[in-house]
Amino acid sequence: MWTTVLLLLLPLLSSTNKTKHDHLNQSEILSEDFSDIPVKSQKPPGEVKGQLQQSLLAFGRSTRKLMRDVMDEQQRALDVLSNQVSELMMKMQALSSEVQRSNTEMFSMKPVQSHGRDCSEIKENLMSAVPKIPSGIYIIHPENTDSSFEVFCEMDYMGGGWTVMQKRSDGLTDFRRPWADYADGFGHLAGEHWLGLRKVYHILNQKEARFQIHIALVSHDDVTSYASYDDFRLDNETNFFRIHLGRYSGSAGDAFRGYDQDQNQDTAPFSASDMDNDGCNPSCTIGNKIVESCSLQQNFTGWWFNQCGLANLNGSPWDSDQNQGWHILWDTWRRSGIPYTIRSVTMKIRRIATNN
Ligand SMILES: [Ca+2]
Repeated sequence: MWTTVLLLLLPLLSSTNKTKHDHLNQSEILSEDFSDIPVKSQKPPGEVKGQLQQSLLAFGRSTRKLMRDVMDEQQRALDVLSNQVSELMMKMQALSSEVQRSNTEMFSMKPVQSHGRDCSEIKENLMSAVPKIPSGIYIIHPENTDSSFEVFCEMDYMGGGWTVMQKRSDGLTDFRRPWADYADGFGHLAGEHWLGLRKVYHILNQKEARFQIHIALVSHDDVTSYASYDDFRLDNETNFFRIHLGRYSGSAGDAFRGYDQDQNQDTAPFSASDMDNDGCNPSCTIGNKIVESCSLQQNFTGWWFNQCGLANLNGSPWDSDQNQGWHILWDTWRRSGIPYTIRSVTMKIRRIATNN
């Protein structure tokens, strides 16, 4: 449309401005092309001028309208696009939470009715019958106890046969608990949980059985590490489930023992928010702070505290939104001198072969 208007206007413009016309070859050519249009040449100059003004006004109006239409059209397209993006984002969020949910529920099947004394024995028993033993919830019945109970068995990790005694991953389970909860256990076996000191004691305290403990750590930036002890025992409840650790191996450092005797948690009894068995008796100075109860200082969690020590795996997992609370502590695991921020941890135990 613009081209047509321009072509119509050019000869008229050229006739009213001869000087410019002489320097504009393009206009000249165009004017010559249209000079023989009979209608234009026959009109008187006043009428031509009026028509020209009208055409210019009309041209201006239509140009403005065209611009408006184009902008409106672009705005509509942008709105549609923006809606599509929001819709996609919502779908992505829904999908992501669905994936998280199914990851958690993958193991929430009914416990396998496979009785063994612990996950190591279940693995031994099933190995000949099942080509690949799945990880999941199994029922175990340790020796020297009347009760059976459910545990989560890791059958893939490092040869399998691991009974999980603690798991921290999403921070959704409250680990600020009294003694009774740490003794009985809490959380969900398929996700975060503390199996319970009584159950762990039953597993460990079987005839002719020795256990190792393996601690697997993942940092917030996905670095993995571990600490392993070739022997792991607990005293009975009367002795507050005092911990006994064997030889350390691993890549995360021996935070259970720390660097000096005050930090050493090996042989420490278990403490909880309402049960103070720690090494701060009546108090100790950590940093510049006077601490009477390590559990209260460390967000009401339960652990084998000394004064207080460099390990407490019952803290909260790293979360970018969460700047307070007590984080999972394994202080010997460091990068350039700075402790890693820990995103998840599991503590698991497995039978070790004995010569008996
Ligand atoms: Ca104390």
